[in-house]
Amino acid sequence: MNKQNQNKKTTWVIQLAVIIVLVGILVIFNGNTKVKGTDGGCCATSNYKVTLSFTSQYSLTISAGTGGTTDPAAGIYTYNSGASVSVKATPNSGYEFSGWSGDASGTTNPITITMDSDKSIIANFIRQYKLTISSGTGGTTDPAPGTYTYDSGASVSVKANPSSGYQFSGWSGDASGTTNPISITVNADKSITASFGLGNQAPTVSCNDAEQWIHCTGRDRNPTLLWTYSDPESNPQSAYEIQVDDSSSFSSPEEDTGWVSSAGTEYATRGNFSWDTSYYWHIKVKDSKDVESSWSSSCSFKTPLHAYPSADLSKSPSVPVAGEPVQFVDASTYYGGSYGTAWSWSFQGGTPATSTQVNPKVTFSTLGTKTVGLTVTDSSGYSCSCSESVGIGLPIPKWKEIIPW
Ligand SMILES: [Ca+2]
Ligand SMILES: [Ca+2]
Repeated sequence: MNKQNQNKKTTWVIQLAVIIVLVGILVIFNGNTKVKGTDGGCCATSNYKVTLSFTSQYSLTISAGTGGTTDPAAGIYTYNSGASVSVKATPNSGYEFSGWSGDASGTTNPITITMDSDKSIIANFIRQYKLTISSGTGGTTDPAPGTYTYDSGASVSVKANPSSGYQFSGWSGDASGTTNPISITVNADKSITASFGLGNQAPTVSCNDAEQWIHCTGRDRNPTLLWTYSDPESNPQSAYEIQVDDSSSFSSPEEDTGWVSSAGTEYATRGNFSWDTSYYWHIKVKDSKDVESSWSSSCSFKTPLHAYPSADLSKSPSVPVAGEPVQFVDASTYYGGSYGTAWSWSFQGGTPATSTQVNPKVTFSTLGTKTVGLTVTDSSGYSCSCSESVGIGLPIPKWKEIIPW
C-alpha cells in the first residue's frame, strides 16, 4: 500500500467514526429504535431507555426591599445544579437588615443558597431611628445617657434615677410630664432629657403662744391652740399632731391628738385639764408629700383658778307691770370659793337705765318687752354676762272703797 492509499484509508476511518458518533447521538436522543427479530420474521418494535447524566441549571431570583441592596445585585441568575451561591444584604444608612424571605429565612448574612431548584429570595430592611437620652444634675437614667439606635416603632422604657437628696422633676425634649419610667415610641429621631431637683424638704411649724380662750361657755379650761406652718416647696399642710402635757418633757400627755388630717392651723383642746395648772404643748406637721416636720418648740398656757361665774338673774314680781318697781336680784353661781364683787346691769326703758348694785330696783314706765342685761365679776376678776327679756304688762287699776251712802 502506498502512502496515498494509506491517507485515504485514514480519512475514511475518521469519517466512519464521526458517522458512528452521530448515529449514536441519534439513538440516544430518540430513545427507541427498531430491532430486527431473531427469527428473521416480521420486525418487532421495542422501547428501551438510555440513561445519561445531564448538568442541569436553575435560576436564582434575588430581590431587595426598601432600604438596602444585595450582592449579587437584585436580578435573575442561572447556576448549575448544586451550586452554592453566597448572597449578601447591605442596608442603606438609617436602615438595618431584618432578614430573608421567599426561599430563604433567618438573618444569616451573607447567606449561602444551594441551587437544587429555581429559587427566589428577598432581602428585607427596616428603618431605624436614634434616641438620644440626657440627664440633668442630680441623677441619671436607665438606659444610661447616650444615643441609641432602635428599629422604627420600637417602644423603649427609660427610667430616671435621682441621686440621693434629689428628686426627679420631669422630662423635656421629645417627652414631657413626670411619668417614670416613661415609654418612648421610636418612630423618628428623638431626644429626651431627665431633669432633677432637690428633694422635697420637710415643713416647719411653730406654736403660737397666744392661745385663744372662750370662757363662760363651759370650756374655761380648754383653749384653742394656734400655729404657723411653713414649707420650702410651699407644699400645703396635710396633717398635724398635738400633745399637751403638764410636764415640759411631754412624758405624760394629758392630750395627744394623734395624726389629724387637716390643713387648718388651729385646734380646740378637749383634754380634761386641771384648774390653776400650767400646761405645755407642741405640734408636728406633715406636708402634702407626707414629709414630716420635727416637733415644734414648746408653748404653754395656764388654766384659770376655777370656773368662770354662771351669770343669771331673777326678778320680783315675776310678771311686772308698767309703773311698778321691780326688784332684780343677782342669781349667778360663783365657783371655787369666789364671790361676786361687781355688777353691771342694763335695763331697756327702765329707771334707772343702768345700775352697779347687786340687787337693783327698777321701774318701767312703758309697756312691751324689755331687755335686761347683767355682767357679773367674781372675786378672781372673772366676768360673765347674761340677758333676759322681760314683759311689762298693763298696770292694775287702783280700787277705792266708797261708802255706799
Ligand atoms: Ca415640702
Ligand atoms: Ca401629764
